[in-house]
Amino acid sequence: MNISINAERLLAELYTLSRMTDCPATEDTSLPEPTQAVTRIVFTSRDMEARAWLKKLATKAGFQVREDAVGNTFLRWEGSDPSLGAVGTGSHTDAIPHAGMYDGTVGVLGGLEAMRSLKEAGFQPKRAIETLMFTSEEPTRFGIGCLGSRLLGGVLDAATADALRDRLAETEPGAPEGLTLAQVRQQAGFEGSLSTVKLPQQYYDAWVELHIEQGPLLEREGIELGIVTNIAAPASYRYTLEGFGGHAGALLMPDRRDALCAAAELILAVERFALEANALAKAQGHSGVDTVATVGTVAVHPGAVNSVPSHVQIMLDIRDTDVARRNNVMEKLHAEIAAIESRRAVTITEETINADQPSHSDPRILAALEEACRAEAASYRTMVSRAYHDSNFMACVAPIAMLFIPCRNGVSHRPDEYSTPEQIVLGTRVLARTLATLAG
Ligand code: HGY
Ligand code: MN
Ligand code: MN
Repeated sequence: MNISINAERLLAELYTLSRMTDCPATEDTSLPEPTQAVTRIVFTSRDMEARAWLKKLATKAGFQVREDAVGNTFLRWEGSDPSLGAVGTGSHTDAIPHAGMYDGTVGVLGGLEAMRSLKEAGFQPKRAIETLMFTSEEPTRFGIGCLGSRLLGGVLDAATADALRDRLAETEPGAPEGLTLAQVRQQAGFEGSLSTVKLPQQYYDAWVELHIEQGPLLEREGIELGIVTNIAAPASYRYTLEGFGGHAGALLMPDRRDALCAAAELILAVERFALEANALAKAQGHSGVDTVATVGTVAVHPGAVNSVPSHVQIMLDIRDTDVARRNNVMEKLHAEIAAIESRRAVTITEETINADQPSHSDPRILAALEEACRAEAASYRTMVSRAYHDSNFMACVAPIAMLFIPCRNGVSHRPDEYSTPEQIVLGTRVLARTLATLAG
């Protein structure tokens, strides 16, 4: 089947979507084609603008649109046999602050374009094909990633989700709590109980997500596409460190219990233990790069230059393709926390935000992706996804796989994130071919 992707339409839509951003217009003309810094936080006016625009595009293309109680948005092309499980694709359009314009959006607009191109080529799927736009893949607003897909996969219960607090409002630890997800989503027009979000097991017969690699491998090896065999397991924790603050001049050094100094020791311990895990894995013959750990946010109270910090909150993001190895790093961290507490007479409390399992792709879908790559004479390799994705949680209710396109210098979550038009179009064409195979 000869599938022609409407490249001009797809790229114009990516460009239009990138302008729905809360970043100042920072178009970086020093970079090739359109590269725009994007901030698009879930349920903000920019996110709502993007959602309305996407639904209009889908309706114009003749697809059905529905939204669930948390705003996951389904763009559906009915199949000739509606009783069969559908074939799903899609990703997210929300973006962390000062991010790039391709993370997630390539999967949503690529999915929509794949459906349109197949329809325009006269293809009629037996199984319905859906492009799904997930709510809140990024953890920015409610502190946990993949909020919409966790609910779809049944790994986050409705009450816990609805009680999540809006962290955008929080300027420092101990600040008045933000609104709950229940309040924010209802203000955005998403009513109904979250317990209706979970998908039945047979809802999707197959799921495949197109995404930029967010790493340098494909570009470094000069390979056009990545077929993802497994997705590293993410875990995130919030630490609150309580010391004893006071006047930066009058409080003498021996009398201090500085919460920020304690946090500094904890942050360096995170880095040390991740590096040790990699060294040990390498000595055991593994790649020695699969454990990664990051402390990406620090909130300091009272946050004044002439006041000794009394309490601090930090967030840890730790990932590994092997959960036991990730747990081993956490054990070492717990021992170090106890040592810091006694050494510095501070208290450190840990709150687990999420501790997920890695997911593995389904052989049938991997085979469909390989067949599509070969049909397009595209070079490809199998690989691990180090970023987490909504597909991690779709794996709880459907057989999954992912397809990666390269991104320049492996850069992502930055305004200079970039994939070429050719890479985006090829990924979309292989996705379209794969969807056609899976939808019969
Ligand atoms: O952080 C991640 O892996 C994803 O890009 N949200
Ligand atoms: Mn991301
Ligand atoms: Mn993403």
